[in-house]
Amino acid sequence: MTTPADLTAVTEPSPDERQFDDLIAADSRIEPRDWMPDAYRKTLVRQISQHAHSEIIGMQPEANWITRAPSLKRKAILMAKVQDEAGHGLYLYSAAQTLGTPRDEMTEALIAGKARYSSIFNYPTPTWADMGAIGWLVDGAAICNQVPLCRASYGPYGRAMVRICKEESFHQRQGFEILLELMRGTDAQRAMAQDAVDRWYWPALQMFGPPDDASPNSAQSMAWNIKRFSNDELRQRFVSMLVPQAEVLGVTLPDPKLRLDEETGQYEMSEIDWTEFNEVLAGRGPMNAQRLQRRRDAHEDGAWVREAAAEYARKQAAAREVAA
Ligand code: FAQ
Repeated sequence: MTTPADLTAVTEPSPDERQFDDLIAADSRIEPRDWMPDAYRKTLVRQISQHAHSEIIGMQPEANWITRAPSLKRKAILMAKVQDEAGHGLYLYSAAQTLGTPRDEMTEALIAGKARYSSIFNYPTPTWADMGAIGWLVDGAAICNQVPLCRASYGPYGRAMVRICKEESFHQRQGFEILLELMRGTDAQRAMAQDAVDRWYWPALQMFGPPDDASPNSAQSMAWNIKRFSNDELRQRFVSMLVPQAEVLGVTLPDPKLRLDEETGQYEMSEIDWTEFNEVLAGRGPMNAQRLQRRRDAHEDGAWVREAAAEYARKQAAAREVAA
């Protein structure tokens, strides 16, 4: 029979658990050396590795335009941006590694098609205006989502996000500026810019994840101070940032129902197509297969680099041993 004393013994937190709970309650940081619950570690590896994969796969839609950028200046800027995304992936894989998951394991999961990455990178980039729309809308959504992550309770993740957000702000402005230039151009250029905004607007809103009542991870991630705002709160914040910027650009956001409710301060909007979102998550978006195949090919093509680096490291270690 279970006595009240037994129940106390079962529910009483251990000193480690108490220390973890106290750090979270004080809005302090958890560092790799600290004890943490397995579920906290697991959700961080899940979110950080998905984020890293997104940065790496996210290089592809824009890399598509490096050889066709309309001027040398635009090409140099685009190359720098795509390289920044590679850097973001590397900081994030490093942050995930501090939780004990080897990078190879994360890469294997991605190329085997078992890991998630952001839905947004499964859409095509048929015109130059897509570079503007990605910068303005995709990097804009990324900033809204990621600025609060600079305060994430896990130290290495929060610190990586600080640098990433600085770079994303530059990316967002360069996208805005591409669209502005097109909107000040010919009728055909204006139409191209509007068409890109029409195609990227809804997928950008989906970047924030499912609605709050269908988001299984949000409540716990918010209790652990990983996420600071819910998916719907961030989506609202994003739209309120876009509306005045769209006016400056002279583009129309493709939602006839979009309007500010003065009383609640919230934007009313049309229903997001969650069927499309779920299809993309299930691997059936317009570009899922191509993105993954490209990543697999790059991994195979780079095998000799990894082997050469490992051999170089082995020789250096052997030389140090002889010298010691
Ligand atoms: N795509 O319970 P929740 C960039 C999944 S920015 C795919 O709400 P959570 C910069 C979610 O993982 C893009 N999957 O999940 C750039 C979960 O699945 P799981 C990357 C999605 O974690 C710009 C399930 O649905 N940014 O790369 C998506 O609390 C230009 C249930 O969802 C980040 O990753 C989606 N859109 O909230 C690069 C930011 N949404 O794991 C290149 C960090 C949800 O249970 C060019 N991540 N899912 O199987 C986060 O803030 C969160 O993880 C959310 C999702 C908000 C994405």
